[in-house]
Amino acid sequence: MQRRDFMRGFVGAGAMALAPRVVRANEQAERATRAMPSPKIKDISVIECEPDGVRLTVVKITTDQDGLYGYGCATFTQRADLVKPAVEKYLKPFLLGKTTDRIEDIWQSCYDSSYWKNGPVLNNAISGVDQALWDIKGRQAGMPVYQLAGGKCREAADTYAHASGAEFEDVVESARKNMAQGFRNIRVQVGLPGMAGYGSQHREAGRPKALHDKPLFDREEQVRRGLKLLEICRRELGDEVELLHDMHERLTPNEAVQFCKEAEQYRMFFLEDPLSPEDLGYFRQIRENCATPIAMGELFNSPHEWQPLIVNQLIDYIRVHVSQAGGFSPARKIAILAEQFGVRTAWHGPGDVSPVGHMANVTLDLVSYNFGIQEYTPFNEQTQAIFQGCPVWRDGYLWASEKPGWGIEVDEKEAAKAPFKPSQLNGGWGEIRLRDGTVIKQ
Ligand code: GCO
Ligand code: MG
Repeated sequence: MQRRDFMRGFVGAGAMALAPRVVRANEQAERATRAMPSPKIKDISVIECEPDGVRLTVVKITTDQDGLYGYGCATFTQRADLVKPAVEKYLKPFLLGKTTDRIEDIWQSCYDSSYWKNGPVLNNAISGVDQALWDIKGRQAGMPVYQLAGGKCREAADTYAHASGAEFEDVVESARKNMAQGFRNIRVQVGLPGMAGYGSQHREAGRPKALHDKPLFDREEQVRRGLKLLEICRRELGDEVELLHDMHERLTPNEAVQFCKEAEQYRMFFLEDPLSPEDLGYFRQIRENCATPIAMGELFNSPHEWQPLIVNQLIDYIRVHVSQAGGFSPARKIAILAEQFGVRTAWHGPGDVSPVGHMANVTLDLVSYNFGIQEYTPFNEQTQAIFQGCPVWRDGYLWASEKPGWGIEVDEKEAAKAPFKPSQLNGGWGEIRLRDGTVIKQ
C-alpha cells in the first residue's frame, strides 16, 4: 500500500513535468499503431514441387494485410509427404488469427505444442512457419532479414563446390573446372568401383561378389580410396586450394578416428560427418588423436546433439541443416552459442534445401561473426523459374538479396508444373549393404 502510494506520487510528479512531451509521444505511437495494426495470420499453405527431381517444400503464411505474406523452407526430401499435414493439420489451426509480430513466441509455442519434439518432420514444419514470419517482418520493415538480425559482418559468403567422379582423375578434372570458375574451396568425392560410394557415381561394372544384389559398400575400400583421393588432390591441385571431404557417417567409429588422423597430412579445410549422431562420444577420440578440422551436424535435430559438441569444443564447424533444426530462429542461437566456444558455422547447403532455405543460410553467414564456409549447390533453371530471386553466386561467393524479407517470390503456377512425382520409395532412400548383406547408414 505504502509502495503504491509512493509510486503514484512519483508517476504523478513525472507526468506533470514531462506532460506535453509524453502526450505527444503517446499520440504518435497511437497514430503509428492505427496506421500499422499488427498483421494477423489469415492462412497457411504448403507449396510442394520437384524441380529437376528434388522434392522441395515451402510454407506460405498470408496475413490479413493486403499483399503481406512470407515464405519459409520446410524441405525434408526423404519424408516430404509428412511435412504438409504437420503444417496443415496441427500448426495452421494453432496459429490462425495470431499476430505475426511475435516470432520467438510463436516458435516456442509451436515447439511446445506437440509435447514430444525435436524430430525432423515437426522441426521442418516449424521452420516453414518461422522463416515465413521472418520474411513477413522483413517485408514490413522494407529490409532484408540480415538487417533485422543486426546487419552484415561481411559482404558475401565464401563457398565450396562439389567435385566428384568415378575415378581419381575425374575428380581432379572436376575440381579444376570449379577452380577455373572461381571456387577456392572444393569438396572432393570419388566412387568405389562397382559400389555405392557417397557423393560419386555408382558403377555396376566390376561389382565385387556379395551375398545380395542391392547397392554394395565396403568400408575398408572406402578408407583406402578416400585417403588416396586426398593425397592425389593435394598433389595435383596444389597447396593453395582448400580441400573438404564428406565421410557421410559410413565408417565404424575407430575407422573414422584413423581416417581423420591419416588425413592430417593433407591439410584439410575440414572432414565432414566422420561419425554418425549415434556415435558422438567418439569425437573426443578424434580430437585427442589429430588436428584435422572436423565439421558435423547435418543430421542433427536436437539441442542435445549440437550442445555437447560445441561446448566441449569437439568440432570446428557446426553444420546443421537449418530447417531440420527448426528454422532461422534456432539456427541463429546455435551460431551465437558456437561463437562463444570458437566453433564456426558451415550450414548444410545441398540441393534438397529450397532457395528460401539457402537465403536463410546466407543470411546467417552474413550476420554471424563466426561464419566458416557455405556449401553451395547451383540452382537449376526450373528451380529459378519457381523461386524468383535465388541467392546469387559470383566470384566464389554467395550473395544475399537486398530486397525486403528473403527477397524471393514463389511462382505457384510454375511450382504446379513440377509436382512431386510418384516413385517406388516415395522420395525415400533405398538401402545400402555390406558384402554379407548387413544394411549400413547412408
Ligand atoms: C551434403 C550432404 C547431402 C545429403 C543430402 C541428403 O553434405 O551436401 O551430405 O548431399 O546427403 O542432403 O538428402
Ligand atoms: Mg554431408
